[in-house]
Amino acid sequence: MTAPQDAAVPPGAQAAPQDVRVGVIGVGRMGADHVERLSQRTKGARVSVLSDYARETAEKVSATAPGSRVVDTWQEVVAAEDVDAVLIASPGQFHREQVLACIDAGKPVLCEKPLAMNPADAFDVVRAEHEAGAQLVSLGFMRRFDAGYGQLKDALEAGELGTPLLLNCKHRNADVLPGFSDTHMVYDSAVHEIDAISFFLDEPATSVQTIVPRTTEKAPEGLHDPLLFVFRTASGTVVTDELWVSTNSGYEVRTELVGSKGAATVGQESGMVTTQQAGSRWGGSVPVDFRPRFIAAYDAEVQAWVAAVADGSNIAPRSATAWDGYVAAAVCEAAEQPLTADGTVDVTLQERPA
Ligand code: ISE
Repeated sequence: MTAPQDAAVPPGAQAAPQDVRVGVIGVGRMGADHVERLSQRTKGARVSVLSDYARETAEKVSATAPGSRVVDTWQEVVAAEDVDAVLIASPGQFHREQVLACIDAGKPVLCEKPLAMNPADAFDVVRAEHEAGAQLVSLGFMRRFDAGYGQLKDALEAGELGTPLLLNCKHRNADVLPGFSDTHMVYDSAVHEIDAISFFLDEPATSVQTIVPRTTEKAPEGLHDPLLFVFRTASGTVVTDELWVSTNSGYEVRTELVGSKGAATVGQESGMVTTQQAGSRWGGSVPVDFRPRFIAAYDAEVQAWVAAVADGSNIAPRSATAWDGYVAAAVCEAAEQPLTADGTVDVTLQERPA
């Protein structure tokens, strides 16, 4: 009888001794998604320990990850002997402390965005990693691993589009979780486009103008939605970001780069288009939220991180780092400030540690 083919076995179902043992902090919507990914679709990794402030949720999610166990606190996840690397998917306000603990323990960490809810906290992480003398922190800006984003980045690097003149972004969510505020609009949502500036243009935004149009009646009370951000970089590229998070329809992320040699757009829906004679309708569907839309990007991001942890480099090529997280937080802070007389707010950055 021949042995079963490895390819037929889902990765998590047959843990190998050399697998990277991942501890997961926070297994709500995004964390549970990552546990599934690590257990079912990621090669060379398995979830060993996990925690959540809601123990019952942690138990339920653990039951889906063969060989994992639940602990009471995130500190126990970081300290656990059977955890080689940590994935953080808790709410943003806890990230600083949890990432600092991982650096202290010398464990590689993939932290969901944002790195922190203000630049001072984010810079603490940059400084701590620098003092530890080892690059340990990857930041979960998953769009960097999206196929369309990758193609656009490749085209820019190859000079096919010439000099980048404009980057036009649109970011739409069907709805948001309860408690979503204007601060979340910036640090949780627009932060993706803010990172896209660093990713595509290799330079951060140096100023921002946040424009508040009239608000949709579908927005939760107190939220200003939509918002329009206009960023500028040192070399003169202008970036627009139209953010609308309560469309009540679906999830859309579109990015258009206008360069001196041509324009390119990624993120246009390309699934099936149907003609429905009964309703006299023509069209397709949009994903309900970011999980189906970016499933391949999340898979690629986590797989690349696991491979980097396994080979000791800890941070995958093109991944966002602690510095990128700090830059994003500094730009977010500027985006949240009231407009100055000339309509813009400058971004202030600390010096990057050597
Ligand atoms: C959410 O946290 C995400 O990261 C999504 O990608 C983004 O579209 C959404 O606006 C955020 O709230």
